Amino acid sequence: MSTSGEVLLSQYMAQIRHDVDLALAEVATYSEGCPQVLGDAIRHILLAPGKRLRPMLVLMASDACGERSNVTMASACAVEMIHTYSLIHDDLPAMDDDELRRGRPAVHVAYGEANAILAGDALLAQAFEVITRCEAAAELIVRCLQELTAAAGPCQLVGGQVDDLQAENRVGTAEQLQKIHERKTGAMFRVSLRLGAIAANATNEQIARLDTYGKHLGLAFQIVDDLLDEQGDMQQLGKQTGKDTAQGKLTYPALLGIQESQQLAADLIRQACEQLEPFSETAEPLRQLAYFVLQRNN
Ligand code: GRG
Repeated sequence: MSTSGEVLLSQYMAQIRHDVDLALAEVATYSEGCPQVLGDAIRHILLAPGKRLRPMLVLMASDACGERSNVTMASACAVEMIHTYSLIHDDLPAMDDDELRRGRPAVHVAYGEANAILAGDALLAQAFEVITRCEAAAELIVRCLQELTAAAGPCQLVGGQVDDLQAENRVGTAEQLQKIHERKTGAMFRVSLRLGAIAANATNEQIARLDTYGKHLGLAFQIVDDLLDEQGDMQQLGKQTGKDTAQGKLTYPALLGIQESQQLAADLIRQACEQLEPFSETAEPLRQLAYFVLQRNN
């Protein structure tokens, strides 16, 4: 990509971030009934500087398929809200016991454990509400809800998290690790792309290709996440590092070593990008995002 292309892409990504941040701020403005502490706890983490990768994937998938619709931004907000709920709960003492998230004290540190659990619960429920409030055909809304509930449910996000916790301090294989991450991390990546495509009235072939792109991207993202936990900088990451080894987690660097893990992540990114070949220039942001995921340092 030329330098001017890179500038255009970074402007495009900055615009997406800006639009998503505005939409999230609106979603997290509550009227009567929502206690102040709950709204504050939600905004503390939802509006903190996360990378917004999943909402970016939704918008980029719609763009790759030719159009954004009402459902695009609602889905972008919904996936970020579910992701954020999962981060709040993952940081709790009963799970990963992390004190720093997105450069801020974790929600349970700032607002107490009960409020953190409840802020997560509220975000999960509200994510679905955001989709139902879209001005769109009822069939489309139901389809999006089916996609999202399945990705966030017991066989995907939550199931992956349970298996991840159970794998602590146990010997595991690369196959077991892949199965965990396909659900814990990959499911939310895939559903982001699927929702973006569905919102754009994509063909089944386009949805399937973006889904496979998301599967490879999600796994590569997780491998890089494991590598950053070992080698990354806590300041840049905005969260604690070195925790995986301390907690006896099953990770890619522990199983395969650093070099092989890096190679695997690079191979996955190449395979992800192969899926984008039939798309035109409109999929260029997805190509670039894949390389960003590989090279990221936060
Ligand atoms: C509690 C149901 C439940 C699930 C938790 C999100 C998660 C599942 C665990 C977080 C721990 C972790 C390291 C997961 C793997 C990678 C991941 C999801 C990292 C966080 O996502 P980023 O880096 O975060 O996109 P930001 O803050 O940038 O949005």
